[in-house]
Amino acid sequence: MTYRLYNRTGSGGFVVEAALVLADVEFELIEHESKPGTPLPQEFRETNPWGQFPTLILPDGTTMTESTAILIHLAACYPEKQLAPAPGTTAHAIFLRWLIFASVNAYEGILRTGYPTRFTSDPNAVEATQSAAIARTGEALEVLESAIGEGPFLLGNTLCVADPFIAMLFIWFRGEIDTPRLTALTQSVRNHPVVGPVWRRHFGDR
Ligand SMILES: N[C@@H](CCC(=O)N[C@@H](CS)C(=O)NCC(=O)O)C(=O)O
Repeated sequence: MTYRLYNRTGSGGFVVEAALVLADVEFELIEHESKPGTPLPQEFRETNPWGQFPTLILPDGTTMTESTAILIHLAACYPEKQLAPAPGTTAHAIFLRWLIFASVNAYEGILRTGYPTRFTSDPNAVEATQSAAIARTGEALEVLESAIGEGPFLLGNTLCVADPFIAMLFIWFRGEIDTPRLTALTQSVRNHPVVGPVWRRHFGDR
C-alpha cells in the first residue's frame, strides 16, 4: 500500500504533497471540492473527526493529521532526502522551533481570520475577531521574518519542509507587513525545481 493523501487544492495539504514529492514516494491523491466551507463527505469525517485537510494515511494504514506532525514524520522516514536537518542537531532544534511556531501562531491566526464565527459567539464581534486575528498573524509573521538569517530559506541556502509551510502562510495573510525576507523565502519556494510545480498546482501565480 502507498500513502493516501486527502487534500483540497489551495489548502494546507499543499505542504504535505510537496513533502511527499520531495521524498520521491508514491502516493494516491484524493481531492475534495476546492471551495472552503464545502461540506465534507461522511467517509472523510470518519477518517478525520476534526474534518480538516491534510489527512494522510500511511502505508501501514495509520491515519495522520496535523501538517507539521506529518512533515516531521516524513522527514524522519526519508533522512536521505533531507527534508529537514538531522534530529538532535542544532539546525533541527531551530527547524522544530519555527515550524511549530508557524503552526500554532501564524496558521492558527489565519484560521481565525478565515473562520471568525468559530471564535466568537457574538454576531456583532465577528469583524473585530477577524481584524484582531489579522493583526496577531502579522505579529507572528514578523517574528518569523526575524528568524530568517541570511536566507533565502529559513536555514540558509537549502530548503527544508518548514519553508513551503511558512511561504504558504505568508501568501494567505490578508494584512500588510514589511517583510522582505519572507518575500524572498516565498519567491525561492516558488522557484524551487521540485516544490515549485506543486506550489503552482495549488496557488497558481500567487
Ligand atoms: N492544524 C491543522 C490545520 C489544518 C487546516 O486548518 N486545514 C484547513 C484547510 S487549509 C481545513 O481543512 N479547513 C476546514 C475546516 O477547518 O473546517 C494542520 O496543520 O494540519
